[in-house]
Amino acid sequence: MSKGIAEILENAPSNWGKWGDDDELGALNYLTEEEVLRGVQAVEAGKTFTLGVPIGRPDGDPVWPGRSAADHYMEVDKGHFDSGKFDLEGAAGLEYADDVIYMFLQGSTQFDALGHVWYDDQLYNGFDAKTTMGGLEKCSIEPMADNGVVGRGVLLDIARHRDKDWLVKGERIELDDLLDCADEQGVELQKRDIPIIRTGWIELYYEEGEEAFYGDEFDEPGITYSEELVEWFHEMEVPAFGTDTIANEQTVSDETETLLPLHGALLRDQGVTFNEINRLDELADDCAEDGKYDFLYVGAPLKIVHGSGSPVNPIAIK
Ligand code: UVW
Repeated sequence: MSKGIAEILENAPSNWGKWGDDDELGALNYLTEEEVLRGVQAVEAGKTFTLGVPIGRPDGDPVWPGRSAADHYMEVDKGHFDSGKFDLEGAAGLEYADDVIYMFLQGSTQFDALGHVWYDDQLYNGFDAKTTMGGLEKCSIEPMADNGVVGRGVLLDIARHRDKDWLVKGERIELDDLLDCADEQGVELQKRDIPIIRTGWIELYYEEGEEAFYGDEFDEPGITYSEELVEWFHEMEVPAFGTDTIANEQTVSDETETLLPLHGALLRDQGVTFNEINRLDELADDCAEDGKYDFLYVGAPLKIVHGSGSPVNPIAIK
């Protein structure tokens, strides 16, 4: 029988207890004022890049299978006023539009709360998984939203490094690929950086459609569990990382043959923040043009009470 995730990760590095038994912020604790200033020092030209995907497109949005795309509808628009049935007392001709969106918190560019994924009935820092019942009492998105995610981001353009528009289904990225890519780009990866890994994968959805993106089996490319990779994240004190895929890692690990093992090894064990479903092409093109791959990364999750995640539109400033 194949191993369970708890057995696979038995000796994997952990940050539990590092910032106290009550800590719910995890590796974002690494992002001290000094780290924010290190991010600010990466700003040279004042160029800004927003990394969020569009939300609520009539054609649909890319989401993890089983989740639905955002449902956006108008509660009030010009039609309400023209019908004469909607009277805004005292407005004297002033009219307005109101709308509602129903969406998965993980259904767009997002941050996962540390309580979003667990194994062995325990969340990050040992909190009981039962604390997620009826809303996350522990490790919700709130501590992350109160703190913000600000530091030095570094783009690792793996798609370009492999001379591809996008990686193919299930294509694996190893630690050496990340390091070689940084070398080729001429950027130094420093402790407490926020790596942003470009696979090109999300552009497949927008350019070739759902069939090409999901196919018979949903199988994203990305990094996956290996002892070296999770040790590197631990030693480098990586606070957060982002990608342009739905789940930030190879869907079914060709190392462990299990689903999303890095959600266990990084998010749950090390408290690393996952920033998923980014659009990175514009930033990547600019980095390729000016040869500068570091920037100030700013991500502000919403303060969703007891939420397991939050939509976000991160900004990279070069
Ligand atoms: C799952 O939880 C399956 O994925 P994500 O981290 O993308 O929300």
